[in-house]
Amino acid sequence: MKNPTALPAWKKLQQHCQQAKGMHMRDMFDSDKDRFKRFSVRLDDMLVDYSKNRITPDTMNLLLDLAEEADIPGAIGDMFAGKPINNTENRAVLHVALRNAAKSHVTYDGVNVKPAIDKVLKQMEEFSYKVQHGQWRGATGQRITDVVNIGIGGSDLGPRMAVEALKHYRQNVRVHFVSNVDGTEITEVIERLDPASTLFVISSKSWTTQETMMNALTARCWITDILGPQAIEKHFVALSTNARGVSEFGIDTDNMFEFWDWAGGRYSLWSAIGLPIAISIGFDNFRQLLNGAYAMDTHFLNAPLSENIPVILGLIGVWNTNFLDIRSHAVLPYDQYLHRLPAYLQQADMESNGKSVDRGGKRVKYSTGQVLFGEPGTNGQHSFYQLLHQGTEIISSDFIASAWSFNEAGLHHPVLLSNFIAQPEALMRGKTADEAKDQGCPDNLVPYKVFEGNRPSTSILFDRMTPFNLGKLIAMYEHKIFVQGMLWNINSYDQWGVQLGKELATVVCEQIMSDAALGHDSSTNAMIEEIRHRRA
Ligand code: G6Q
Repeated sequence: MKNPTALPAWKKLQQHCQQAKGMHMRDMFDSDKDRFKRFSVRLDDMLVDYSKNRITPDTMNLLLDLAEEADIPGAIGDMFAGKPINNTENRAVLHVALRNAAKSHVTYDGVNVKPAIDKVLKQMEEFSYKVQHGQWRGATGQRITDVVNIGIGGSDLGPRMAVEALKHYRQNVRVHFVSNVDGTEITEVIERLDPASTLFVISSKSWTTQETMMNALTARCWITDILGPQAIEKHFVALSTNARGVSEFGIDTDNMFEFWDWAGGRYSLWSAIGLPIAISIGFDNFRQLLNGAYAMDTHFLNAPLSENIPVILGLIGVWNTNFLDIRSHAVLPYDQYLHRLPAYLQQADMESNGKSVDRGGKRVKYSTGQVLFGEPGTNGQHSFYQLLHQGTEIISSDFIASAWSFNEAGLHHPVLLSNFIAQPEALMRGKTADEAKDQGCPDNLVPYKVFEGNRPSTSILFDRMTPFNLGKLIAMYEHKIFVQGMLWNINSYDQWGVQLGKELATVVCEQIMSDAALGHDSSTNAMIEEIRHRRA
C-alpha cells in the first residue's frame, strides 16, 4: 500500500476539487435530469442513493481511478483470502468467513477453520433453542425468562444494537445488556430480575477486560448468594477465546462458545458473540442475519468498482473527508428499532479508522476517520439538525429507512418517511434569499431564513428491516470502513489508542483507595485528592 496523496488520481482530484467546490448540488440536479439514475445503486430491495453528494461524473471517475491505483480490488482479495492484513497484530481479518455458509474450506495458518465455525454455530443453534423452549432451566428447575449479556465494546455494541434492531422478531426470552463498570447499570438490570430464571452470558474474547470481569463477579455473587455455588453451571455461559480464564471463573468449558483471534471484537457479532441475538430472535433468524451479510460480502467481492456499494461509499467518504474537508458524519436511521446503530457504528468506524500512523509506521499527513454521531429521525431533527442545516461546519450524513414499518399505525410511517425524504432534500437544495422573500419573510429576518444547502447526504432504503437486511446493512458499513482504511493506508483492525487511558486508570485506582504519594500533574493530583477527601 502507498501513501494515497502520492497517487496520480489523488493529485487530479485535488485539481478537480478546486472547480467542484464552487458547484451547488441544486444546479447539478437542475442540469442533469438523470442524476439520480447515474448516482444510485440497488442490491435486491436495498437502494443506495448517493446522488445528493457533491460529486460530478468526473469526480466519480477520478475516485474510481484512485481505487484502482490504491489496488482496492487486491486489498479485498487479500482480506477474503485470510492474509494477515492486521499487520500490527499479525492477524488475518476473517469475519467474512463466519457468515459464508457456501464455503467448506477457509484456511487460516494452514488450518481449515470452517469446521470449527460450523461446530460453534451448531452449538449456538442447539443452546438458543433450549433456552427459548424451556429445555435449559435454572438450578431450581425454573424456565429462563431473562438473559443478561455482560460484555463491553465489541462484546456488547454489536449484539446490543442487533437485539434492539430486531426486537420485532423477539421470541420468548428477554435479553438485557450490561457493559459499564459503573455499578448503576448492573444494579438497575438485576433489580428487575429473578435469579432463578436469569441466565448470564459473559462475553469476553480475552476474558481479562476489567469492566466485564467486575460485572461478571457481581453477577456471580448475586446468583450464588441466593441459589448457592452449584447454580453457576445453569446460570452462566461464556463466549470467549480464553478457555483457561473461563474455567477459573467457574464456568464449565462445555458451556463456553469459542471464537478466534481473527474475528476482531468490533467485527464479532457474527461469531459466538452473536449468541444473545440468536437467543432473542431464534437461530433461523440469526442465520438470516448471517445470510444478509454474506449477500453483501458476495456483492463486495464480485461487483465492479463502479457498482460496488461499499466501494462507492468508501470513496465518497474519502472525497468528503480529504477534499471537501468535511470532518463529521451523521448516521440518521428513520427507524426506532435502529436506535443503537449510531452507537454501534461509532465504534466500528472511529475505532477502526481513527488512526494517525500508516501501515508502514509513518505519521500520516492527511485526515483519516471522521467523527461519527447520530440519533434516530425524527428526534435528531428537534436537536442537532440546526447545525446540519445552518452551522458553519459542513457535515455529511446517511439517512436510513424502510418503506414498511413493523408497526404501521395510522399515518405514523408515512409521516416518518416524509421526513426521511424532506431532510436530505432540504440539506441539498437549501433556500435562497429570494425564495425566503417570496414566502413573505420580512427583510430583517431574511439572513436567518436562508439555507445555503449543498450539504451532502446518502439515502439508503429497504422494504423492511428484516434480519437479512440488517446483515446487509452492517456488512455494508464494515466494508465501507475497510475501503476507507485501505485508501488511507492505515490498519483498520487494531486499536492501540484505547490502551493508555486503561494503563493510567490502573495506577489511579490504587491511588484513589490509598494515601500513596501522587506524582501526576497538578490537575490530576488535585482531582485524586478531591475524590479521596470527598469519599473519606
Ligand atoms: C473491539 C475492541 C474492543 C473489545 C473490548 C472487549 O474491536 O477490541 O472493543 O471488543 O475491549 O474486549 P473483550 O471481548 O476481550 O472483553
